[in-house]
Amino acid sequence: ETLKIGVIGTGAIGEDHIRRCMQSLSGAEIVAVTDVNLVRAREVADKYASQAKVPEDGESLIALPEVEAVIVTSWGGTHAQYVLEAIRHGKYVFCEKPLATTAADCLKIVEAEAAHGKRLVQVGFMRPYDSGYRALKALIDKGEIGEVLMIHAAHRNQRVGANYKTDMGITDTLVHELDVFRWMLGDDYVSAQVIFPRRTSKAMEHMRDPQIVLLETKKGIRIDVEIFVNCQYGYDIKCAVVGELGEASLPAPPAVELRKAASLSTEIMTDWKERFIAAYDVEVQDFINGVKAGKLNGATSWDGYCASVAADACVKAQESGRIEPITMSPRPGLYGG
Ligand code: NAI
Ligand code: NAD
Ligand code: ISE
Repeated sequence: ETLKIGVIGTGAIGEDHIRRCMQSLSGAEIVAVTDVNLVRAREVADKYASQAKVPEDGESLIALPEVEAVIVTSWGGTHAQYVLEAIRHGKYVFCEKPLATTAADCLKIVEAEAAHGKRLVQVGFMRPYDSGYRALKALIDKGEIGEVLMIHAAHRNQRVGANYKTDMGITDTLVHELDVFRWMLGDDYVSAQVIFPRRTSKAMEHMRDPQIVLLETKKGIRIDVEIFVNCQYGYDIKCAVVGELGEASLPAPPAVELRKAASLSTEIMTDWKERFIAAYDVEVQDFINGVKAGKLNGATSWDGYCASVAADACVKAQESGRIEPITMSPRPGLYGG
């Protein structure tokens, strides 16, 4: 039985998820797509799923009887309204990160899903599906480096566009680290601070870039993450975990070693779509299988909420320059509370 999916938002990742559902993965087809830019929606549909309907907005797409599951890939600020609408229809929904751009909106989703009584939402945090992060977590879980004490991480993008603002360094970019460290450590955050180093001249006028985020967890683990979204040279994700017995680092993606003209080089990717391509494939296939089995895996609404609470504190810390506390609401039973 082929799962019939509708996609809201046919931008970069929306188009990529449509391509992967139609060409790489199995067991699903795209039957409807929409976008505020309906011309773009029709173009993307024609490219990968010419039979797909193009309803005029997200709400109409969710309401279509043939749409069994929804993928939300519109801008972060619009996610909450569509996820809430899907829950209202009792439909499964895969929502790209962030679940919502504020913790208050995430909590509304958590409450609506808990009231529905069954998990319907999977958040698009793909890093727990990445083989490198999985190997790193497995090694930590085996106790190879003893108790974890510190993490030094970096999240670098080659460059970002005019719509990208300083707070998106947190809500759009750091949010991946906020999620993956909770998953990797089985820990929650208690505080955050943000420091701004010398500003790069390569960033647009309105942006403060780079920034360093300092996090503290309940266990007392200290994490520093450099967010540098106009680093020029490539898309580079680094993570070194320091424990009592050693250090374990996220492996770089495989690349050919080139020895030439008295030098040794390896290529660095520039596009997030390529860097995590295998993780997105495994993640979206897991969503398709999860819907069919009636049991979703991957990040829950609660995980989306936790990342967002931490993100809110980081955004506050950007402005205050102070150490901001991170406190969570009680965890509902649906999420193991
Ligand atoms: P984009 O700007 O390329 O695409 C967004 C699309 O959604 C645009 O075509 C826009 O017209 C449409 N849209 C915006 N508001 C809408 C609305 N209310 N209804 C219908 N369509 C609407 O942006 P991109 O890079 O594709 O990002 C989209 C989302 O995916 C963001 O939330 C972003 O954080 C997330 N994302 C996740 C990644 C990951 O690694 N998991 C990577 C890139 C993006
Ligand atoms: P698991 O299901 O035991 O998950 C461990 C815990 O991490 C759970 O409490 C879960 O709620 C939480 N969690 C999962 N994703 C999270 C996220 N993004 N953010 C925060 N917390 C998160 O075991 P697991 O094997 O580590 O993987 C998580 C899920 O992803 C599993 O259900 C698994 O099926 C699926 N998965 C499988 C593969 C694979 O290659 N077999 C790869 C990736 C993910
Ligand atoms: C983008 O939305 C993503 O999710 C990418 O993974 C991240 O590296 C980038 O900074 C975000 O803007």
